[in-house]
Amino acid sequence: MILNTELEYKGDLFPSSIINYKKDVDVLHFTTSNNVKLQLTVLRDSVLRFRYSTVGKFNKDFSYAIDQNASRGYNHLEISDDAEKYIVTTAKLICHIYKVDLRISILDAKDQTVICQDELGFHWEESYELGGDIVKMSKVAQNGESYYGLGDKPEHINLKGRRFENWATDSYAYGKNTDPIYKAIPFYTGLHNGKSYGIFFDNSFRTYFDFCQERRNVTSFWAAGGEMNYYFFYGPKMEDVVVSYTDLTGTPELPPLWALGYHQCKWSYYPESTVKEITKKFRDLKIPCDAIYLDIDYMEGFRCFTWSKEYFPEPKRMVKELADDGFKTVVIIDPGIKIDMEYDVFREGLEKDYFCKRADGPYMKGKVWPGECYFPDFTRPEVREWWAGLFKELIEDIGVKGVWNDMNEPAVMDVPGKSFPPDVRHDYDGNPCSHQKAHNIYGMQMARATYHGLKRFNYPKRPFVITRSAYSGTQRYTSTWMGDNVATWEHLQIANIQAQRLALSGFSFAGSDIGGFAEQPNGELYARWIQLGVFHPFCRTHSSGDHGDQEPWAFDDEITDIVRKFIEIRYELLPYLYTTFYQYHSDNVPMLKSLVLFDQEDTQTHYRTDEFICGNQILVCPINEPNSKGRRMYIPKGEWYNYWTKEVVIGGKETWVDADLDSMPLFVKAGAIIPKFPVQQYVGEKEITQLTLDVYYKDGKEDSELYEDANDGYDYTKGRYSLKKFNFAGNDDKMIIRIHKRGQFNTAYDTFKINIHGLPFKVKSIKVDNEYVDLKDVKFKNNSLVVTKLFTNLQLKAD
Ligand code: MIG
Repeated sequence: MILNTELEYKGDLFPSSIINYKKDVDVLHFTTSNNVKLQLTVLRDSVLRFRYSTVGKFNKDFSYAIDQNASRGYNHLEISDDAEKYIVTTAKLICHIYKVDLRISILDAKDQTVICQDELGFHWEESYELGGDIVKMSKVAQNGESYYGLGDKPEHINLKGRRFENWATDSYAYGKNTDPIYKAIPFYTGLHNGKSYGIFFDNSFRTYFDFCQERRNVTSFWAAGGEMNYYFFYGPKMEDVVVSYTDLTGTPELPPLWALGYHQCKWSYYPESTVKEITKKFRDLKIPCDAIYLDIDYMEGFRCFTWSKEYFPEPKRMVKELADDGFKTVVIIDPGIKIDMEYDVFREGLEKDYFCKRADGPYMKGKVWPGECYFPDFTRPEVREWWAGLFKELIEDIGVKGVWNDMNEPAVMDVPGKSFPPDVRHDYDGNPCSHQKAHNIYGMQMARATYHGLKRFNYPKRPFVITRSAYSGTQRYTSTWMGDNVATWEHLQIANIQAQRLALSGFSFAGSDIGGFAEQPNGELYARWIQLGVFHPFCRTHSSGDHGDQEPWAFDDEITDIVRKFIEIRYELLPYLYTTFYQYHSDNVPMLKSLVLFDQEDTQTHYRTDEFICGNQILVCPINEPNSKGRRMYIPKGEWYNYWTKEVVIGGKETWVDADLDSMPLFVKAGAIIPKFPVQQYVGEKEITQLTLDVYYKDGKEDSELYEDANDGYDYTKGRYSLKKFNFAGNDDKMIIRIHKRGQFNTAYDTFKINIHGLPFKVKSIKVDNEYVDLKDVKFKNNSLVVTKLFTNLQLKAD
């Protein structure tokens, strides 16, 4: 037994003074007299990367988080030094590197204010048990600083005063403040003095973040292994910080439009007759629905890639019949492969040596639903390739349209830590390591392999994947949900915060189990949750079978009608949601915006949790309490139309909003142009013969967008899309809409139906592309009109 010898110094170690500096294009190398190295990379004018080594050399640079297409390049880079420090100046920021101790300060290049400053800065502790260092960073918390982000934490939106851990954990029936849960997304934003920056600590070991909890004026983060390796993003707008982080870690391709429809799930719908009853009921009751899920009971003894002969004797026929009725079938696939020599997936995995092993060679054996299992090492490229190939039959032959990856934290039953032990070995794409390093990215690599399988066998249609566990960057491959929540009012509030937080953390395509997974909601809670859920990018009801039925009709007729009404609103808003998804996909813009992200200058927004913006122009605030006739909420600055009454509210204040059970607080930004479809029972049910544009008049200007394409397939990547920018301008006797179009997609419809709300004058004349038109020719009535979709300039005047 080794006691405390010189092998391990107990306590924090610090860099000493810089003795060497070298510049290599955009990478600056600093070395201290005690052999600490800092590698500072200038990725963009507002993005810096800091990498530290304590042993004088770096391991191979490898990360699963970073998107290979991330932008790089700056407008300006200048390096100088004085007696105390090196000074790196870009177009956006100034970075000081102190010669005496390697500490860092980052300032705004324009006004020289301090944005982010090391307190102790980089330091470390040697860990004999872990092997390597516990790498640490501490920063000064600025006056009035607030913190946001970190993925799925079920915590107050503002993280200040709290400490968190990132270690993907199966968390059945977690509660408010449970930490950690399923995901590890080590990215946060800070906000002080009206300016925002972000930090992404790209380290897949167990990481920790402390936001002024341990010490009031200090924020710190550290990891149980690996490198101190973090990216710094400067705004000063928080939205730009999030956009930069999302650019670095990537966004998904566009999903098939049906994936933005409503999904129905349960653990489990079986046998086939039950599935059919459920889908038929949706059509009979005229409640739109696009996807039906099969949970673990569809398999033969929980063996992945098999079907229960008893419950689903002819899956291909069933999936086809469901598809004929507009339902896409999504099936669950877990990582655990049952130990069973009669089972071909197991045999093949064993023969090819694809399963994870313990340090000394035995397979990693763990109990999950199928009983004892081995687990593929998804961190090996050839294993991911094999896994992708396993989807051939499910997707290409049977016609399944989506796959749901669960239990991929990875979760293991009846063992301490509910996961793999730390000694399990992983390839980590050619950087062999233990589970301590691979744990947080295991689920991500599984979802990645699943995505590639679906993409291959569903081509030329788009894949749909949903995962429970995730690390930064997972959003490139899959959507996600928040795991096993509970049917309580508090959980409705948590779901709202988690969706906002995930969007702010680069992962927009997310939603909660509507109604709650564990326990059973009453009709009122379910209705209120649907109201929130239809404004989340991913919209699915899911529940555990032990707690009764949770379909839209499981309560009473009043509830069914309310649920239908809100799902219909979602289907009407599909072009708006799809455009919002496009903006996420192409411009890295989060699909949901917490009020602080929407208007950080208004300090009233810094602690608001319930209100959020869906897309850019719809303000949503769910009702979080039973027996409500409405609620108080904060309306952000600007002018907003009440969605129901069309009354205009001037924001910048808290106000009471009426919302009986069949309503909810919903507002549209003045000047917005909101595109709408007719209600369909599923995407593609109807040919869209006319697109509705709801115009919310404003005395002033506002821009809106409309993105359209074939709603599936990859033609959009070859220019066959249509992106319209609408510029709205209004004053008291005139209103103009201009359209700029990009892309070569031609929509099936020819006309827009334009409904103008809040127009303050009586229309006397209308010009389309500078020519007067007869009011009758555009069917002008009650401030509605029909015009060709090809117009570029529409003008309505009072004289
Ligand atoms: O141990 O597949 O979070 O959505 O229904 C439970 C059964 C395993 C957990 C998932 C849940 C799913 C359930 N799964």
